[in-house]
Amino acid sequence: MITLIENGTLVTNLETFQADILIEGEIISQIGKDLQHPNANIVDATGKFIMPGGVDPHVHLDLPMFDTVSSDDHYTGHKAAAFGGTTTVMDFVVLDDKGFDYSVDVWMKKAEKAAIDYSFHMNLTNFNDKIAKDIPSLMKMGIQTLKVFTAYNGRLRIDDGSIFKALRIAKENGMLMMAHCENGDVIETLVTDALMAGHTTPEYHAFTRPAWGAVEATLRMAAMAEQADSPVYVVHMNAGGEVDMLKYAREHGVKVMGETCPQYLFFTIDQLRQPDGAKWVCSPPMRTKEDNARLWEGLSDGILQTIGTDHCPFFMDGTKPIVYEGSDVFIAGKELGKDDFTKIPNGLPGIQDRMPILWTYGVGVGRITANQFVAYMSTNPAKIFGLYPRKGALAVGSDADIVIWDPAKKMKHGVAHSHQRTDYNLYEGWDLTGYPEKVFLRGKLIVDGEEWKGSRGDGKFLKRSTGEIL
Ligand code: DUC
Ligand code: ZN
Ligand code: ZN
Repeated sequence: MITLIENGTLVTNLETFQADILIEGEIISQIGKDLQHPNANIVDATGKFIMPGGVDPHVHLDLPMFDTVSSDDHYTGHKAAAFGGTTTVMDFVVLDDKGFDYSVDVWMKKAEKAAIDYSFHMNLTNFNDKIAKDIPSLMKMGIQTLKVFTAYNGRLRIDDGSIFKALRIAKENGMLMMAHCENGDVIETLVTDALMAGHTTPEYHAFTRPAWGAVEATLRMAAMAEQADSPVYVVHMNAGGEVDMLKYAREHGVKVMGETCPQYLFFTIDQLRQPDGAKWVCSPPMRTKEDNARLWEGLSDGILQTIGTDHCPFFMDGTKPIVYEGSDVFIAGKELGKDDFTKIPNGLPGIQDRMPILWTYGVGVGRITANQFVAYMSTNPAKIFGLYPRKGALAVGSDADIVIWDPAKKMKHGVAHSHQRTDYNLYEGWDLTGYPEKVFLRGKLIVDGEEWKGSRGDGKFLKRSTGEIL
């Protein structure tokens, strides 16, 4: 298949310019003015922006949690991602006691239905001599990233000494450590206190996970990164103080990078106080307007490196079905915690929303430039996670993962346009100006307006190598 995209305005992380793009097979073969090819399908992109497909470095598909599972799997979540302009996603493998090979195999099987390209991070939720010895084998499987938690005591957390040892192993093997930063000890005590006092509503989810814990844990991880001389990527930065810590550490030469997510830019604890507050329950929680503002500054000033989603959707009311691709689906959701905030499945939908929301409410209102948008959504995650320039670039030889973006398209966002497999959208009714019109995955048109042209099994597993430290 040969496709010639004519007369578009290319937007990369660095520049914006007019050019045509020729796609031959799965690859971009030429970029330039007045390109021609006798057998090409012509796509006229006059008045449209052309960007590299989005790379979402942080999603949780088909993730078991409490007595349910995140409601998008490796097909439905991928499809939703594609409609929002994202063509590569990275998901976290749950570490089973049977070891890395077994755990990766479980996730490989889940992802056989992949509709876009994907790769995995490994949750390092246990640590002992055997695990330490086996970590380098992940690199051979193309899994270049480990994730640790400084919260979720007794479940996902490993102690700081183990994190430090793992950081040293990561360094020796060209791997990158990702970190969920909160203070697990403080959280456990506050949750016990809240329940003893009979506080069971969603806002207590936020009260029991204070911002200072996130700030302190971010600095703690940065300090360990420095002491192990091993890079760290802090996921889902949510508190303004975390941006301050990131800035401080980076100014001192520490190899630490930061990701934020759309929900932390727009929402506050006030959402948790609403009657439908459970919709916004995720960890870390929503903070304050001041935190939103400092995170935006972190993006406009280039202190942060990426915007991921932490997409981990649940139904608001999993007792009632929704129709997905013609069938009724219902999966237990937030109603599990109606009498106790600690039982609300943690997580939010956002895999499709990320790029359209950030375009209108980031680029459209002048908070970030179009080039920063491409950097945060695509190029930087591709670089950090060892996929660049195959992904994240409009360049000759790169995979033809391309979004044709219609900057004039006006619509009201919400479940009516959403392919996220859940019964609500955080941005319901928000006005959008600008939306993906066509999305190509390695040269194949998979989204054409409202029409889905992709299929199960289109997505490839991406083996990753050592990435860049930005
Ligand atoms: N936080 C969530 O809210 N859900 C999944 C994982 C996480 O860190
Ligand atoms: Zn997390
Ligand atoms: Zn997460």
